[in-house]
Amino acid sequence: MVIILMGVSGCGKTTIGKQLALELGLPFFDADDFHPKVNIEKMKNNVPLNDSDRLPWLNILVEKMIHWDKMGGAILACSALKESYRTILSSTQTSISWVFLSGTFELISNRLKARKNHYMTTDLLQSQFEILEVPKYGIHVNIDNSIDEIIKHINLKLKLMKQSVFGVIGLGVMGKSLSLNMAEKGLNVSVYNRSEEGEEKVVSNFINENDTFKNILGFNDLKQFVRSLEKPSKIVIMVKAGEAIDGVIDQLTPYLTIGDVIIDGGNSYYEDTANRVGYLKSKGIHFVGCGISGGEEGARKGPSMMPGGSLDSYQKIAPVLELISAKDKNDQPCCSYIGPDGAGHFVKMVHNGMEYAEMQLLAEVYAILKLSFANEKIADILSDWHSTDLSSYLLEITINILQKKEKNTYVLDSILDVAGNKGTGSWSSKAAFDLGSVNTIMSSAVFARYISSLKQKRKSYSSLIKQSNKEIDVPHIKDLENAYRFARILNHHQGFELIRLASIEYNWNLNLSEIARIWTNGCIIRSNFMEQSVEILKEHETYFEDTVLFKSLIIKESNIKECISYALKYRIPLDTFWSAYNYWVSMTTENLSANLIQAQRDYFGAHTYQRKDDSLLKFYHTNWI
Ligand code: NBP
Repeated sequence: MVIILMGVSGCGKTTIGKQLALELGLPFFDADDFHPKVNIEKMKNNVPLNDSDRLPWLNILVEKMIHWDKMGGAILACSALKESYRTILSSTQTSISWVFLSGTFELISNRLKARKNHYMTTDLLQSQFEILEVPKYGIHVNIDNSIDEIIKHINLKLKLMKQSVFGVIGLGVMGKSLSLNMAEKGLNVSVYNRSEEGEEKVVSNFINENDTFKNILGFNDLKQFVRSLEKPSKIVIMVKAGEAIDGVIDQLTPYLTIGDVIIDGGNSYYEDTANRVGYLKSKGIHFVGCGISGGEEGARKGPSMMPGGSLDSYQKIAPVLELISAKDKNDQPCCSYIGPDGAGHFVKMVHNGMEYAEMQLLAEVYAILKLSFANEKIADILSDWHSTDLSSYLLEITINILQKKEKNTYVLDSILDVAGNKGTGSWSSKAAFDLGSVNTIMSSAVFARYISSLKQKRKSYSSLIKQSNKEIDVPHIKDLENAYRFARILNHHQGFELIRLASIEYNWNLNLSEIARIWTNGCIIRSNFMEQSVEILKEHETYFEDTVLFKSLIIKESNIKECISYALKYRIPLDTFWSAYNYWVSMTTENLSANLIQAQRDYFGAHTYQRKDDSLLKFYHTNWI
């Protein structure tokens, strides 16, 4: 690093620079010693230098600085009054710390007058003040202090300005939390947010609100942000998925060099990630698509992280990701290399699809229970479940939600029944269609959200349905509990099947048990069953191959049937429970009605069919008319 002390003549650049150099064990240089001969002649003859005279001098300094940086750093005293000069000096990839020595005209003028043989006239000093463009960055030091005080101040700031280990772009909910997580773990972090109209203060507000963390540096300038990072630069982008990611990559790449690493920590579509990996590889830049789960709290305290891309890229960022991630019950990081290309984002996408289904199952449990019970009672029932193998983060927050009151009314009761979504659930379903994977439960959960959003239509059609005034029987809680257990197992089975099929299709070699392990903490679908899944998937390719688990499903079939019958009786939509049940029944039925489908296909399209009585499974066509 080169530390440049700048300011007008007489501000003490040389004296302070020499002393600082002694303390830091770095060589000291005076920029004036590197002027080309022609400039020296002009100065000797009292001819003022103009900008074009200074250009070759600045270029010499740039070369010198690259050399000094390679040799371990240096201190340079250089007036660098104009921003354009500083821009030239910054044009090298050398890391620079700017120290601006500031003082009033009176103070500096009096100091110069007190010096013997000083050559600066008041007019000359005045003209320097006139051309001085005070930098908006760097360390600013008031020189109206003792040299010792000034050096102490610079040293302290320099320590704080140590190169950041990581950079975070995007100070939304997740970017802020991740930055604070890193800072809390003792890492120096640089943060950047775009400065759109109305967003100019995002960075400064964040820094001010978190001023207890002295190791977070804020930037509104992308170039300075990248400069503040140690090499190779490691930058995590936490912005909205889609075009915004490509926009940020385009703005960022001119400042990056070969070997730098970009991490997309958002919920990007896995095919986009694979394309970005390829595009940036051609520029020598590593790109890691890293799924991050756990919401705001997870990002702040320790999320579950699913990084994908090349193993080589992952290894460059592994120490930091593993440090800031959640830890499993054996204190191992809930972060593990997932696989190449978009594998990390694929796995995160399926995580979200499973999350949709887990949430919807709980919503359906609530739909059944609320016909007979008040919120507090439902919370009690769910609390009992939470003390069993059904324990999970989503169950826990549901209990808290059911109990939350504001001014004596339950918050839940005043929330409109229109569920939002950001697309990852439907992406999972699309991927399942593409891969021929059966993911009916998560798809039903996605559709349930879509139906919920049709509020006005639902309202008007419901007025046409005759409301029953039948007395309501209390549901059988044990049936519901086991039905919930049953449907959750099938949801996990379908989710991991989708990952397994993708792994085969894309040759990703994914480790299902390891994926379950990094989902045991930090993420939204962490649960007791996920803990069990680590072992199940270590031993078996799919859940259905675990005979004990399979037998438990057989036993619970009667429970889910009871719940579905109950829901039919009282017109309660049970999208995911029904899906789970149908999937189970179909998967455990030898002869489905698909023979008729094949006959129809052959009838109108001559698509052919195979016969039960032909063990070679040859294809036949019938002339149906
Ligand atoms: P927020 O909506 O809170 O923040 C989005 C950030 O993206 C802001 O800093 C915003 O800048 C920036 N941004 C946008 Br919007 N458009 C941009 C553009 N064109 N160029 C540059 N920056 C842009 O989102 P978040 O909840 O922090 O989520 C970030 C990513 O993490 C998303 O992909 C999300 O799906 C994913 N994720 C979120 C969660 C969660 O629980 N929230 C969990 C897991 C993953 P601005 O301040 O100038 O508008």
